[in-house]
Amino acid sequence: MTTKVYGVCPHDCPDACGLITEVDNGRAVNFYADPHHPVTQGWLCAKVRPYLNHVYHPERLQHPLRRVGPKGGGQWERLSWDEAVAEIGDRWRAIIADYGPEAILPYSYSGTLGLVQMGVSSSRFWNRLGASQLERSICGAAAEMAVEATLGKRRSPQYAEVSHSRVVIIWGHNPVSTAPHFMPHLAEARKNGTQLVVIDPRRTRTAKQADWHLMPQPGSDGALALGLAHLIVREGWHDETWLANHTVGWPELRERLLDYPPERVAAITGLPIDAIEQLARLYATHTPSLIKIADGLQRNPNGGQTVRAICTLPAITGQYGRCGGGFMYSTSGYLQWDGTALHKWAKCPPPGRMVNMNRLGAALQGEVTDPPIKSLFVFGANPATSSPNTAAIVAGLKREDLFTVVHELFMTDTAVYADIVLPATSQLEQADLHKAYGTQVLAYNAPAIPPLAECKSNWEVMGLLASEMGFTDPWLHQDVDDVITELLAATAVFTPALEGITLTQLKAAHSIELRHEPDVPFADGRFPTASGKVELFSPALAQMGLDPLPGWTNKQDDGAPPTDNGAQRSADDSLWLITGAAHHFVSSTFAGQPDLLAREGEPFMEIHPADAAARGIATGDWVIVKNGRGACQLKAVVTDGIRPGVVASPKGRWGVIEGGHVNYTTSDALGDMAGQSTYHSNRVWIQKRSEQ
Ligand SMILES: Nc1nc2c(c(=O)[nH]1)N[C@H]1C(S)=C(S)[C@@H](COP(=O)(O)OP(=O)(O)OC[C@H]3O[C@@H](n4cnc5c(=O)[nH]c(N)nc54)[C@H](O)[C@@H]3O)O[C@H]1N2
Ligand SMILES: Nc1nc2c(c(=O)[nH]1)N[C@H]1C(S)=C(S)[C@@H](COP(=O)(O)OP(=O)(O)OC[C@H]3O[C@@H](n4cnc5c(=O)[nH]c(N)nc54)[C@H](O)[C@@H]3O)O[C@H]1N2
Ligand code: SF4
Ligand SMILES: [Mo]
Repeated sequence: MTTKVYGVCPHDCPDACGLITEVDNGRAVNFYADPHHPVTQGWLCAKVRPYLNHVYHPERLQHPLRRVGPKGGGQWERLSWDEAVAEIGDRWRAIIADYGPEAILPYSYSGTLGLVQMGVSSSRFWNRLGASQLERSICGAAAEMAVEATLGKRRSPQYAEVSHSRVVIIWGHNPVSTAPHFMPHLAEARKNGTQLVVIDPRRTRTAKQADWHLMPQPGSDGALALGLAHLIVREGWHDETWLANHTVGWPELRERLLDYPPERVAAITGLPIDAIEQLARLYATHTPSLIKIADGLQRNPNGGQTVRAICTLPAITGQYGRCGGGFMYSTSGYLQWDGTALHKWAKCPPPGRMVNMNRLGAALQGEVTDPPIKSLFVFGANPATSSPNTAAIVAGLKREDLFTVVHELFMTDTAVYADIVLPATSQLEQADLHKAYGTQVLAYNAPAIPPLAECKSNWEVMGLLASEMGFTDPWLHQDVDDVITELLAATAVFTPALEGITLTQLKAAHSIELRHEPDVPFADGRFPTASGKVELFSPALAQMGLDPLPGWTNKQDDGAPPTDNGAQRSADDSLWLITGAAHHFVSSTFAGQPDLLAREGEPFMEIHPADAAARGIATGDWVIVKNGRGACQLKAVVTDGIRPGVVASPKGRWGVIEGGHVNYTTSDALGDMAGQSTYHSNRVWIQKRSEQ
């Protein structure tokens, strides 16, 4: 007897697809898209289609392991869950006695986006323990802060609304790989004449489809946006009435725009003046025109102000609230879980100090003191592959006095350095609730199969750790469905779209498309900022000591050049490495799966013919990519699909113990807002491997 179980894709992707698993005798035998899910529409991306290979991968961790031998030595012995949890408890009690609970740092992020297995599991137990708080700034923190400062909340049109757009600008974003279910809606619109512009230094899969692809210098987009605004005002294409009614700070911004004449913007962005003029005309005179971004665009030292600058364009042209116009970024602000129910702060000690996740290596090596970090608990994250400045992280993980526990499905680059490894369930083996960040669908993930061997879910582990630490609070020991029921009820009180929606209903319907008012974001002309208007000038940012107006500054990677034979390399030889999403992986997830690795091909780096010629590099050559932080080896692809002076290599490859991957070179400097990561501001020096 085969049964069908409905689930949700848990990976870091705005689409949050609906899944169906067919189960026979406790084993998943078939896996495919839910044909009735409003976003998924019956198809899954290349990454998740072969999911059963992921779930039944022969290298799945199945039992708790204890390190024997040196850290990173790869020698393990099995132990029982009881022994593992007791050992963690003993080590933690000793650490707490000597240093206090803040010496323990939980590190989790995007392995799953589920409410219970990530949100609640990253919060309640750790708050109760009084552990350090993780500043969750690796992905889109600056954009989130910028959007909230400008518009009040993250609200975004439905994908289907693009059918009303005459022009779409996809700006520093690659939805063919990273938000694939937007693409059919765009394709449909284009049949009716919608024009597509892509702004990206790399000719991505998305850029290949564009009517027009502009390749600016990385980190220059804020200047480009303000330059477009300058031209729109110069030509009188702006909407004075809308600006007067719906914004604060227009006179101040208007003055700021004088700093961004096309000549200066051309020099900063490396784009021709006539291209900037043509783009301003296209955007402002072919309305409704939609700007769509994600988070890659803002992973540089100007990221927050860049997003602020881009957010001004729909305001200047009066397009917020217009169907087919406006700004498509994230729908996360529509449904925000009740914080009191989620975090249980009232029942916990005061929050521990914050540790910025982008500074993990530095934090482990002494940047964080009083108390120092003595224990790290990693789950749903793989910092030794995905977090910046890997060499510093690995040096920290090797500390003999650091007690590291990693809860994982696979022996990742991070798990290799653990003292204790705990086996984790996959999405097919656990229950959860998922809201999407690109759409408005809410869906329940029912467990399809029993946990493999001794695998346990994050929330189960939190319960075990709570018992070990003597915490009997019932909210640490609820089952998943009870947590969901509690959060749905608490959140419905202030979220009209959730009224009357129960877990029973979600289980029966599998997914529910929530209806938020107004249907087109901001169509009621109300913005949930302090002023109720679009804050072009932001008093909130001013109060934080930040520039209250969008601007561009010439900030870039200040990392040291490498030294060769004792001599430091000249800054003139450097190239700018950008490391966006791989088509076949989600961050480092799936990069251990042979079928997807084969499809992605060898670890490659795209380089412009002029830069390749200057270094004697041809397609197929192995090159060493390095800077003062570290190095990795990649295979060159010589192509004019990358801007001169820039090289590109996708993120996510595993290094397998210091073999190197791109994050050995990336910077752990923080961006202009919210402690943002700055991966794409990365100066590297490149040479052919044979020259070594
Ligand atoms: N297939 C796949 N999908 C994913 C992921 C994945 O790893 N693989 N990751 C998921 C995650 S965690 C996230 S946050 C999202 C991210 O989604 P996106 O933001 O769409 O993805 P990225 O590839 O990080 O960045 C988008 C583009 O920004 C470009 N870029 C870099 N710097 C600049 C710049 O200064 N200016 C401009 N104009 N462009 C720039 C890169 O070349 C890249 O093509 O995707 C999610 N979806
Ligand atoms: N160079 C470069 N690096 C980047 C970026 C970039 O643009 N450039 N982008 C950054 C971005 S946007 C992000 S969001 C981060 C993502 O960084 P991370 O959040 O560290 O994501 P992953 O590397 O995919 O690691 C997730 C891990 O969680 C595990 N996992 C999955 N499900 C579960 C579960 O239910 N329980 C447990 N315990 N484990 C589970 C997976 O096996 C996987 O090893 O990467 C960042 N890294
Ligand atoms: S990664 Fe995105 S597109 Fe792929 S199945 Fe998951 S939600 Fe859908
Ligand atoms: Mo991300």
